[in-house]
Amino acid sequence: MVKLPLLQRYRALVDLPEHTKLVSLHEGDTPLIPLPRLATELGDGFELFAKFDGLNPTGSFKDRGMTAAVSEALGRGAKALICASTGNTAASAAAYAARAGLRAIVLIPEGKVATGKLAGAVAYGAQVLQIAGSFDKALELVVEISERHPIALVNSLNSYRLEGQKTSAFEIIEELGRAPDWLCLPVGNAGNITAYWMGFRQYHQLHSSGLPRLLGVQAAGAAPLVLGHSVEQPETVATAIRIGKPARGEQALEAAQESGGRIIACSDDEILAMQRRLAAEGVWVEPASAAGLAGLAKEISGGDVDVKGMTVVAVCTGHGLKDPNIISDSMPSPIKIEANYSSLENRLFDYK
Ligand code: AN7
Repeated sequence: MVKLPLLQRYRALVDLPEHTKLVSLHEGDTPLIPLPRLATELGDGFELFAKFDGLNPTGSFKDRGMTAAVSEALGRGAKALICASTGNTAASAAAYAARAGLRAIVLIPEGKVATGKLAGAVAYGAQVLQIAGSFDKALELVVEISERHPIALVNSLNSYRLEGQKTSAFEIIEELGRAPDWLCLPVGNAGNITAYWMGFRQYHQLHSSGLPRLLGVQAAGAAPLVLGHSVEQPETVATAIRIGKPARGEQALEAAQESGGRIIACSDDEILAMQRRLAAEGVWVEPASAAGLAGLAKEISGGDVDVKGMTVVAVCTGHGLKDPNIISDSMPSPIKIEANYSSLENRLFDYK
């Protein structure tokens, strides 16, 4: 059976204007993967799942929101789209613009965008411009130009992005039969955590599906929502969330608080350790996408969160292939052996 595009499947729940003209790459419907070994390591008697949103068409969760923002923009006659991006939004905007036949312009922080993301934006035909500044400055610039020229802004300041992104909450509830007890996820510009909270609340109002507590996790070197003030020069190995002034920061803090959860920070080492740990269970995500679970591990081991008997979902926002250099830069070269059977057998079984 042919599956419906995300926005058609959730047509009744997603608020888009009449003029919307669907642009889809069959995003969403991503798997909820059980992580039984990691759960046993982290705590006692709880269920843990990864919502692997890195399995979207361009390799990140951004596609859920981009289908909505680009469909709306196309329907109102936009000819060009623009966004600032740490990489994933750029690749996603480029793909959906290509699909719609629109021009895409993306503004990125120089030298800080992972290889797979930049290559994606280029492959889909976007015009890529980099600035000697952070994501936050790039966002300021694209907001200004979109106000002065007929170029549609597709960052998550565009509320249709959140309309699309909230569908992940619907999918999680439908698969589990109710909302999880905790949802942990990385926080950068804070659109995603805001969208999840919208989605969980909306579904709960309609179907009494319950509400999760939200654990938002920032990188320690880019943790404005933990510090309580913006960060001028954010720095983290998790370049996706290298953001010092989140556009949806206030809403994210409100969402976390209202849910009975919180926003915390993890070090780069904790994030990278969790990236390796997840890969050891067959789920390879980019560094930022391990932040939610790194935060969960920290909260459980510190005694701040008791998960006994609970169901926890960690949102894994981007695929490991987005940032291959994180692995390959520190990777030993593969061992060379002679091209014959005995070399292989000797190597594997340590025969002399
Ligand atoms: C893999 O692409 O901001 O808190 O410009 O790529 O909604 O910003 C990416 C963010 C988490 C944080 N995980 O989500 C961009 C960008 C991954 C990401 C986030 C991002 P928000």
